[in-house]
Amino acid sequence: MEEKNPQPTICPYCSLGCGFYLKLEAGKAAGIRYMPEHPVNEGSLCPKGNTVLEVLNHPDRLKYPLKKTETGWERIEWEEALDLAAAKLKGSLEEYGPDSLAFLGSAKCSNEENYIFQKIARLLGTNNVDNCARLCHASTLTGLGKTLGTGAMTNPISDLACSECIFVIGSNFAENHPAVSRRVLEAKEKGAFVIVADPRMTPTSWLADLSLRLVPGTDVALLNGMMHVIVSEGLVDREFARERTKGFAELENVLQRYDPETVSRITGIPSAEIIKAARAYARAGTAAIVYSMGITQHISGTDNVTACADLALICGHIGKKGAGILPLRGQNNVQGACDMGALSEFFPGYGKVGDPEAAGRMQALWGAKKLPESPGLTATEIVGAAGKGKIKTLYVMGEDLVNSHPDSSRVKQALENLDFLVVQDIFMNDTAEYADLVLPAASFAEKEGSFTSTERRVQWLEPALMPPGEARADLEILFRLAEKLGLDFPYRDAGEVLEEISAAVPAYGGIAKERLKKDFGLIWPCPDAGHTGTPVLHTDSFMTPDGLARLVPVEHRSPAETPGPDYPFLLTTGRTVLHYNAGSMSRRCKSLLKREAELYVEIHPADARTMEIREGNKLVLESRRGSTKATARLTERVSPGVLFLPFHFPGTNVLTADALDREAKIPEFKVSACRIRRG
Ligand SMILES: Nc1nc2c(c(=O)[nH]1)N[C@H]1C(S)=C(S)[C@@H](COP(=O)(O)OP(=O)(O)OC[C@H]3O[C@@H](n4cnc5c(=O)[nH]c(N)nc54)[C@H](O)[C@@H]3O)O[C@H]1N2
Ligand SMILES: Nc1nc2c(c(=O)[nH]1)N[C@H]1C(S)=C(S)[C@@H](COP(=O)(O)OP(=O)(O)OC[C@H]3O[C@@H](n4cnc5c(=O)[nH]c(N)nc54)[C@H](O)[C@@H]3O)O[C@H]1N2
Ligand code: SF4
Ligand SMILES: [Mo]
Repeated sequence: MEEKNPQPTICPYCSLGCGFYLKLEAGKAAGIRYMPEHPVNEGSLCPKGNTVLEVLNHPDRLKYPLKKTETGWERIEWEEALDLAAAKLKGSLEEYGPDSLAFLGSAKCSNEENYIFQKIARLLGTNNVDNCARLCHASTLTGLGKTLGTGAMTNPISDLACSECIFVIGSNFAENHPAVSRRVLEAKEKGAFVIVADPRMTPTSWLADLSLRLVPGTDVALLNGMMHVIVSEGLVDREFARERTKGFAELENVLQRYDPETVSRITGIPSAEIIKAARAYARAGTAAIVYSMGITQHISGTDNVTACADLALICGHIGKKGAGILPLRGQNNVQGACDMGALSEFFPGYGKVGDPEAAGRMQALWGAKKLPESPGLTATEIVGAAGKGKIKTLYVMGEDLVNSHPDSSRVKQALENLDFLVVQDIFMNDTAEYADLVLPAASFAEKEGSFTSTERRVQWLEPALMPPGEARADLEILFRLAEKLGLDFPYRDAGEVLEEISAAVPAYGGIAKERLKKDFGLIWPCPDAGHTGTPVLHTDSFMTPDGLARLVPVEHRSPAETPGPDYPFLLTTGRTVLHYNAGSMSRRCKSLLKREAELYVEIHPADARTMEIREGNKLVLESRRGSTKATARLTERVSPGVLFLPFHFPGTNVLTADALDREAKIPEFKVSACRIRRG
């Protein structure tokens, strides 16, 4: 370990990849120093980044491997733990075949860790490997994949500062990607027009010049409506559409049906506002679309993303500074986990499983006899298959599926049904309670490796601390596991794994440890050692086989479950600035808990009045899946008939449904039906 004090590091929470320094005292993390020179956050940290020491130094950190016995958890040696994990994996494999195994990688782990993780799965003969992107931006991969040829943010965050119009749809970046607000404010100071389409009023809506409060799940209609106006008012960038895209005539045909009055009836947005938004976006010299979970987590997630791409393409707002499509990714390394092929349908670098050429390349690189040919099960399907007894052994590296997947009761039943569950985490999360074996992992500050932020910035992380107790870096655990499985892995450290990654993933071709250590990393594609990275994608051609983007028409569909007489409220779920995902880290920070301590539900004052509900009342929420308790918070942030629950506390996903987008297999976390009563 190199001794630096303070040690530069990267925030382990969201995908922005903010930098800061850890101040060390007697081998412990004792303080934070800001990093004003970092290009993304310029020194600032949000409440989660600011309290990360509480996570690092928490007494609950897992310190020893634990085996479940009839009397409870028993501390065991690493050797025994890894022998057990390897024996169970091999046992399942021999008895039931490779597809009885499943692996959930982690968007909280490094590129090297995810690369090795999926390599183990595939060398064992299964593509049943996935990560939490399935619950998050799977629809970005499918939607932008088919239109632009790749599902990544097209422009860096700093570009927003020079956009003349910023169209935000289904993103509450002011709470969830706070450093983005700085750039949007910069743009506003220069006169940019900001549009925010969100059914709720959020701190992001407060930045809007035009706030569109649409009915949840009606984004395709809104986007088609805006495109209808753009086409009928002659605002299309004809030259761009002709020279760089295909499919305009088919798109135009479908758009005819989405006149502003029709769209207004579907979305609840006045037609004048739809027209205003369309004109502002199309007429701007440079315009960017920023989106996130509000459009991806629907059964129409792929269609929503596709419609965003169509909108940008017909206006020519792509392939240049200040323009583009910015899907704000979620976890600190979810971009990287996907790039590394911790996905059931893609090899590292997005070669499609099932394409013999892609398989051949990996086979040659790995010296493998044969790789599995059919796409594996996605994270959401793995849970279903475990419930049916088809998956026997599940290995989970850093994911809390009990609280993050839809329909928690179904998830718990599936986990109970497994022959063997391994959980590798930094804390005993609720999923670990169902495990047979728990492996203690080192946290971000205790290991080295590369992490890829939402703007495709690959940064190198150096270890600052020793892990607690006998916890080990995920990569080290995987190396030892691979050895016990009889796999011949030659690597000594993360740097050597990155060398193989640069051979496997063309966009990482020029990425190497020594280069990443300088100047806050490199932005991929960086195809060779002399290349300095590519902040803006699609400047000359798209990443489709012929270089042309595809305009793909999509139609509005209603969400899978809508309110009715038995379940009259529309339940939507999401985030707050103070907590993080299923909460295994943020709920361990006393300073965050002091400010936000328990599950609450936002309800409109008019609904509360009808139901005689007061601020602070305990409520019982029921859906077709189950029931949960939450404290009432009366607010006009939600519309009448809509309830909002953050999913940072156990209970929210007891209510949500597992209806999936047919292409991306992402669950519809943003719409389900429920009812409430006083508890
Ligand atoms: N503080 C904090 N930051 C985080 C996280 C966290 O848990 N806490 N998690 C990280 C992760 S993993 C992710 S993926 C990102 C997610 O970041 P966001 O996508 O910003 O998070 P959400 O709150 O899930 O959803 C965003 C917005 O979508 C709106 N919305 C809901 N339904 C619809 C709809 O039908 N249409 C439209 N247009 N909008 C809708 C919601 O009201 C909400 O304001 O945040 C990352 N950053
Ligand atoms: N209702 C509802 N549900 C949702 C969503 C929603 O909007 N609404 N959003 C979905 C989205 S976008 C996402 S991304 C998922 C997130 O779902 P998860 O990925 O399950 O969420 P996290 O709580 O971030 O869990 C990460 C786990 O990794 C562990 N961890 C942290 N660092 C390390 C490390 O270095 N090594 C290892 N091995 N483990 C580590 C943490 O302790 C934690 O247990 O939730 C989804 N679920
Ligand atoms: S914005 Fe994201 S990366 Fe930056 S400090 Fe907050 S959680 Fe960490
Ligand atoms: Mo996410």
